[in-house]
Amino acid sequence: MAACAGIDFYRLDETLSDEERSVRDVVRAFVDREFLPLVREHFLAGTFPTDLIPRLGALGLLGASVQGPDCPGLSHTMYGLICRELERGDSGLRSFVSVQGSLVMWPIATFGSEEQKQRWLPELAAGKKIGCFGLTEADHGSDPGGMATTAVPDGGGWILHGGKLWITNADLADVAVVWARGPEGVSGFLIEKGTPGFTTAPIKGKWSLRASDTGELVFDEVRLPESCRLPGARGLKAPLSCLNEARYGIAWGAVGAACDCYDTALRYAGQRHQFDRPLTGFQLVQAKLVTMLTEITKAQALTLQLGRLKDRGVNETPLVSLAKRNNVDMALDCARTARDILGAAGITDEFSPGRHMANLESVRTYEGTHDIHTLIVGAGITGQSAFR
Ligand code: TGC
Ligand code: FAD
Repeated sequence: MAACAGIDFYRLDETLSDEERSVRDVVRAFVDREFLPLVREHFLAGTFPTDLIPRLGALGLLGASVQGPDCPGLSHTMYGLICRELERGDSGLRSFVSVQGSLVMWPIATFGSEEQKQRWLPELAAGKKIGCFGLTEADHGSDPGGMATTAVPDGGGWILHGGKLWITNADLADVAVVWARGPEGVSGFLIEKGTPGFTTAPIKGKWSLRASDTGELVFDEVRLPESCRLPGARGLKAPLSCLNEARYGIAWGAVGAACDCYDTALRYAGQRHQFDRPLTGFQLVQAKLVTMLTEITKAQALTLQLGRLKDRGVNETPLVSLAKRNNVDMALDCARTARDILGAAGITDEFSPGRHMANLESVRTYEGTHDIHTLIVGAGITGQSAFR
């Protein structure tokens, strides 16, 4: 089936600037022409299309809204539009861009020394180097504050010991942004591939996000000079603030996956006949399509307003959490409904909804599970944290 055009029932795109529309169109064309022809093969093989990484850089899609040397320096709304168009292709593609931009370039730009920024940001923006972000551990997922990876001062430097699990780009990365507990709380470190004692291992057998690299980071007495520490990152607040950036992109991205599911279902239902008429003629099928479109439209309005607020400097955690929580669940519902409308055909890889459905299960869990975002918004509106 041909690629999905944009879904824009409420003409929200009319409120975009010419530059925003142009960014959207560039990414849309890239996904249609360069990514979609590859995704099926990579999803089946369980690989990320690494050849496209420099192309993502050349198009200005890596660290789009990060401010730093040789970074694209686009607005937050443009970054959102980029994520939306990429995830229409696959959550794995948007994941790559989220990690590289929001979880690697953003902390280097925000907490890094001038030397760290000059050393890493230009090459990361160009897609010549790849990064990963290690916060989650085997025994500390939703509660990263309990992390067991340690950073012990050693002469003028540090010794890191421990490990991180479920890390996107673990095996591909040239540099890992790693969070560890030191004598003064949580600190962030930049660890280069090849540093003695630092190894990675891929996680195999995933049902979900197959076109994305996920793996483990192991630190066995890794010695690092002070110049590898992010000097501006102090305490758990530092890694958690990176998450706000990535969750924002996910809230937009999920809308893209939902649009592709809706579009696929609408077109299939128009062509498929049962009882001598197209499926689109049945009231129950129309109701399913209307529900999908309604929820997509609400989620589009939510993300656009969130982007406008962020561009004005409003960056409140509960606002981001509400959007991530709502939009990912909305997209999962759309993927399941689309798969249902496709009948048996929906279970094959000839159509995208089954792939999106599997991917979105990961998206519902990572960057804070659905439940965690419920509790973040709950704490925001009641003033009472239900965590501890
Ligand atoms: P808590 O006491 O609430 O917070 C500690 C300090 O951090 C501040 N803070 C934040 N700051 C900025 N942004 C946020 N989102 C923040 N959340 C909290 C907070 O104000 C406090 O500051 P201060 O100055 O008082 O010290 O911490 P807690 O230990 O009670 O935990 C709270 C909780 C559960 C909300 C948090 O830990 C959490 O968000 N858990 C979910 C973990 C998570 O999202 N992990 C994601 C790992 S990365 C990932 O999944 C990448 S997927 C990549 C891809 O492929 O796209
Ligand atoms: P747990 O925290 O064990 O949660 C299990 C269940 O318990 C969930 O339903 C959860 O909602 C519920 N639960 C937990 N606490 C509470 C509570 N207080 N109240 C109510 N319910 C609760 N991490 C990184 O650091 N970097 C990455 O690049 C990265 N990439 C990832 C890629 C993929 C494909 C996946 C699947 C995960 C990735 N993660 C990454 C890890 C991800 O952030 C964690 O999986 C996530 O934070 C949840 O942690 P957990 O899996 O340990 O689940």
